[in-house]
This record gives sequence, C-alpha cells and structure tokens, in this order.
Amino acid sequence: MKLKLLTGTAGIISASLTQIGFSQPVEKPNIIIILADDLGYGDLSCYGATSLKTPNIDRLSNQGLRFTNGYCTSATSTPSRYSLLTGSYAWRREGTSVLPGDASALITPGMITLPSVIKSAGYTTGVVGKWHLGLGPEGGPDWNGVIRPGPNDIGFDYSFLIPATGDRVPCVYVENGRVVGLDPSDPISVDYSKKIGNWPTGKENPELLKMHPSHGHDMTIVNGISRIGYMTGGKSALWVDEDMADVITDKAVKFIEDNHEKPFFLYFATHDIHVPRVPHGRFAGKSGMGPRGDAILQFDWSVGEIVKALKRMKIQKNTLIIVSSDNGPVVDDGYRDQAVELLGSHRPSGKLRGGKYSAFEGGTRVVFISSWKGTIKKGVSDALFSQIDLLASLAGIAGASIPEGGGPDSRNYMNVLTGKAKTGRDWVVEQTGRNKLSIVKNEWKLILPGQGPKIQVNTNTETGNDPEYQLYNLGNDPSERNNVAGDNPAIVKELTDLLNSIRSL
Ligand code: NG6
Ligand code: CA
Repeated sequence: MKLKLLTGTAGIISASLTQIGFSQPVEKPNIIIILADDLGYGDLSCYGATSLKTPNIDRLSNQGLRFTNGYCTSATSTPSRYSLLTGSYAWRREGTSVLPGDASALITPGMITLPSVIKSAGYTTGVVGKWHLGLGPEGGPDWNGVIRPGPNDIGFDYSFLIPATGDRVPCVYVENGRVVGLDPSDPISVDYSKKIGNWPTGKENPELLKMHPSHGHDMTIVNGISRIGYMTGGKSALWVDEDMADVITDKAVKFIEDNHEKPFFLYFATHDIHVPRVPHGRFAGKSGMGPRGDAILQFDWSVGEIVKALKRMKIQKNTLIIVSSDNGPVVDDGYRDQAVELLGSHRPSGKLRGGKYSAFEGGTRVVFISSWKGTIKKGVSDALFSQIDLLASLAGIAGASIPEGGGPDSRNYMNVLTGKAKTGRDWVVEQTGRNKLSIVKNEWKLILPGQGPKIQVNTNTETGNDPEYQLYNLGNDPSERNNVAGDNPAIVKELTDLLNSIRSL
C-alpha cells in the first residue's frame, strides 16, 4: 500500500505539493539519484556526444528535463558528495577534501542529511555504491567488526558500499556495516602510510599487473591492478572490478524490488566511470574508445536496469529519477588504459573548458537529468541548478520538513527540478579546494585568484589557477577563453563581494 497524503496532513506538506501542481491527494513519489563518477558534460549522446551512444539515459532525458546549467559543488568527489548529502558546502568545513580509504566518518550521527530528512517523511532509504565520505569512529573503521558510524547511522536504512573509490584499498564491499564475504580467520589490515603484510605491490612487482599505473596507484595489487594504499587479508571478500557494475546494479534493483510497495529513496552512486576502468566483458571493446568509453556504455546499462526494474514493478510513473555526476571528466587519472590514445574527436567536457580538478566550468558543470514519467514534461532547462539544493528540493517533493539548522546552504527549487519554473538560483558557487572558489551569476563567471600550477601535469588538466582575477562572460564565451576582468572591475567587485558574503553566512 502506498502512503497517501490526504488533505489535513501537516500544512507544510500540503503547501509544498500544491506548489508543484497537485490538486488531488497524491502518492509520494519514489526518488532515485543516480550519481556517476567523473562523467563529463560532453560524455552522453543526449549532451551532444557523437562518438558513442547512451540510449538508456537519452530515453530518460527525452521523457524528462535535461539541464544545461546543472552543477555539482566541487570538482572532486568527497566535497561534492558531502555537499549533496548534507546541503552544506564542504568548503565550510576542514577535512573534506578527497579522503583516503581508511578515513573515519565525515558525516556523523545527529547531522541532518538528505536521507534523514526524506526518511522523516516516511520513506525507506538506501545507498548503493561509492561512498567516499569515511566510515567508522575517529581512527578509522574496524574492517573486521561492525563498521559504525556509517550511512545507517545518518539516515539510510540500507547500505551497500564501495567504501571509498575503486582505486583505493580496501577492495571490499561493506553491507550494512559489515565487510561482505569476510572470513574471520583472514582479517583485513589497511595502511595508507606504509606497506602492510606481504601482498605484492605495483611498484615492486609490475610484471603481475594487468593494468599499469600512469601515475601514483603503485601500491597493493588486487585483481591484477595496483591501488592507492596498502592492504592484506580478506581474500574471500575482495571485489572483482569487472563484476562491480553488475554487483551494485543488482543491489540497487533488489532495493527497488524489496521496497516498491511504499515510498523509497535510493542514492545509487556508481563506480563508473572512475579509474580503474575495467568494465565487464559485455562492454569491453564496445565503444571503440577504450575502457573509458566502455565504462560510459556500462553506466548507461546500469541506468537502463534501474528503469527496467521500475517498469517491472509498475512504479515508473511514481518515481522521480535524477541522473548526474559528482564532478567533471578526466581522461588520464592514473592508469594506462588508452583513454588518451583512443579519445579521437570525443570531448568529455563538451564545449566547456577544463574538467575534474578544474575551476573552469568543465570541473563542476555536469550532466543533470530529472525524469518523472507523466509528471515532468519533456524539455531542456537552462535554469541554474546546484546539487546543493537537492536536500531542500527533494524534501519539498517528499513532503518532508527540514529540522532547524538542516541543509543550511540548500534551497527548495523543486519547481525547477520538475520543470514548473524556468528560473533557478541566482548564483552557484563552485570549489576546487576549500580556499579555491568560483561563482557563476547570470552570464558571468568569476574565478578568484589562486596559487598553484596552471596545468596539473599528470592528468593534463587545466586547473584554472591564476594569480589574477578571472572573469568570463559565459553567454558569449562559454569556453572561458577571454578573461575580461580588466574591462569589468565593477562586476569583479560585485561577484567578489557576493562570494565573500556567502562565505561568511
Ligand atoms: C587522486 C587520484 C585519482 C583519483 C582522485 C579522486 C592519484 C595519483 N590520483 O588523488 O586517481 O582517485 O584522487 O577521485 O592517486 S574522486 O573522483 O574520487 O575525487
Ligand atoms: Ca569523482
């Protein structure tokens, strides 16, 4: 039985549902966020890619809204995901940059989160896939015991996790706080500062590798791939990279099947298309662009499986699906996987400059599709929308109220998400580091002066660092080629003041 919102339910709920145009008592929609990893603005065929096809995502886009100005908050994973799940900018807090795989939980019990808010409205909540927000108490998780705190302590009823990233140890899944398939007689040890145990490393035994690093990634070898960090033990629990998309997609589908009779919220965070890119044999070699392109096809397949499950359960018309990415694209992120050689004419960032790690738009302007069959009309939205607003906007859609102090940076733009409103936020803030911020307002983009190299040599990314202010007119210069700060001091001042005032909130 679906929960019904009847007239007379708490005022906030009725008011928010009226705003998106419901006149009848309605069922609360299921909500699914599918978050890709490192997928670029130009990586999907519905965003203009021609070298490969992503039919499942294109279909969602054709049934829903495709945003041209959808943003994540940060050009790397941990801060981006932190902001999405807490509605609070990661740059407000120390210790929120890319975390090692043995970091303790960043989001701790008592914090108000997207899942805790949605859960309070009667939803069953689940997370499947990449976490990368730390686990366990100070000092890090006990991989051989119960790993808490974790997602189950901050609002998720169910969790099945890749603890950090595919390229970081430990290479095991964690389900509801326990390593899956662990043999207690073979305990796991993890160390990020020195070698632990006697498992071979990429540095010492490169002849054992099936995928070689291009930079970094030369520590413990698991499944023929050397990683970041050292581990030993837990042999029976090790993941197989080639099966990862199948494993997590199955878990996501199972969560949908198990919960289809009542409202649910699923945060499905894929490993694709992060490194190491080791797609299943079904996809390997299929894109003609090497593993990076193949991983995009695999991601598209995962999205298709989710939609199929919704159809099977007959809940597609009652489910809002959002597809986006945690940050922009990178071609060589540390493994020799031919991504550079086979890129051809494909442009992972599309028309945008820069990518992952970059203050240019390619770092944080991402694919963003919102689809809700029968409710959201097909179209393209040019409204500014930031993932920071998912907490408040989805709370609005779920009919949840946000406790005092929750999601301090998050605003309710549910009408933008559903296409009822054409105008979104006034501005978005983008970060590449805690002190490296940019702001977009109207057609203007300001990048604050910053130290550091202009090119990150290993990844060959344009960082956007410059000791001078950079101002670009995204209206006539979407690729940020002409710095017009010198000609527009008043705009530079206005945007700097605005950014400072947001910072001091
Ligand atoms: C970098 C890694 C990169 C990737 C990134 C995090 C090296 C040399 N590079 O430090 O491969 O793991 O961290 O990516 O180790 S993210 O998408 O999770 O932010
Ligand atoms: Ca990422």
